[in-house]
Amino acid sequence: MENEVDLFYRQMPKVELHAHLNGSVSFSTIEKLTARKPHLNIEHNMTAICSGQRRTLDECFQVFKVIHQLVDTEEDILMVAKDVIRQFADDGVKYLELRSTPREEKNTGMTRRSYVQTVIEAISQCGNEGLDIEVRFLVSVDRRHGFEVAMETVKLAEDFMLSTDGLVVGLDLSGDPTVGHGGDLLPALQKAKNCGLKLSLHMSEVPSQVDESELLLNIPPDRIGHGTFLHPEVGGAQSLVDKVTMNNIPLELCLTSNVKGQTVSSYSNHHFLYWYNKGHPVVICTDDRGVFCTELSREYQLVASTFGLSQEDMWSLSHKAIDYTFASASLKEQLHRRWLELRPSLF
Ligand code: 6MZ
Repeated sequence: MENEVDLFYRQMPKVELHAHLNGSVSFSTIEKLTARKPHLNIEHNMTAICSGQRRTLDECFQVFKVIHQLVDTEEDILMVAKDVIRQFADDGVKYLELRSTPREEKNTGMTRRSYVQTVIEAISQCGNEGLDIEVRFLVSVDRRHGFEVAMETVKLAEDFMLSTDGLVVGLDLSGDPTVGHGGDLLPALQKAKNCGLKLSLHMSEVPSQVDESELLLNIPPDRIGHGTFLHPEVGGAQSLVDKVTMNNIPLELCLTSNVKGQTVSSYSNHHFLYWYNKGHPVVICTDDRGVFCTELSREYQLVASTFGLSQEDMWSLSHKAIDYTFASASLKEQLHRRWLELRPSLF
């Protein structure tokens, strides 16, 4: 069993900016999916990395492939997306940017367009249920699929950005960092930026991506996912740190994911401290809350206990995260007012 999460972190209003849809599927939702597809013989240890366990990053990517087998129809996507949104709301998340890679499944007839359409439908159904959470969507480009698919995905993201009245706000570059080269996708990313999509790019998640990160930082992105090996102390480069700080690009940091995926050796060695001590914008996120068996409130508590930060420090991290969202100026203002209303009078 994981340790209990303090009520303070559970109740604190939070912003989640780095959550992959199919990595966020909880145990109870997996059970519903396996009941729909018993012939696949999928057990829970194939879809989640629980307490005390670690895997290589490569093994983590095998886990996503198993989940993708379970989630291969529009009906599945609708259920999964609604469950994930409800579970973030239950954990005190007031603003969520969900991201997912549109997938086509020849066997079931699901297309990349119907995939995105279904996620949008899930977001609007949750809105109609009156859940206390604002949700926006980032369309993900899986680096493994290459340039053609990336261009197609950007077009899809642009179409939905225009037709959904601001629900689709950006593009994410993700996928196995050891496969493909981000430099090959630059024209697609640039096109996305030019048409008004915000960019959140996974960057330097594994060592020896210095050249790729140099290229991606020239765009520059609006946020960075992980950025584990950017700084020189871990084999990155000062030039990368300079570009990140000069453009004041916020980093999305996911402690449990990095420790369980073994790109970071321990919580106390996490690069959170490097950037936090610099006073650089950072936002605490879950990455894949289902796969890594975590919650956003737990991640906040872990940061506080690992680095000796006070509840007030943690409140301030959660409050500042509003400024790093891709929300409209008016929604940001609304969220700031919400945080002030919900702020405890004494820490
Ligand atoms: C890079 C990751 C990731 O898109 O099917 N994904 N990409 N690094 C990570 N760190 C562990 N975690 C998840 O969600 C699953 C997909 O998200 C990306 C991978 O492309 C994975 O297949 P969706 O909703």
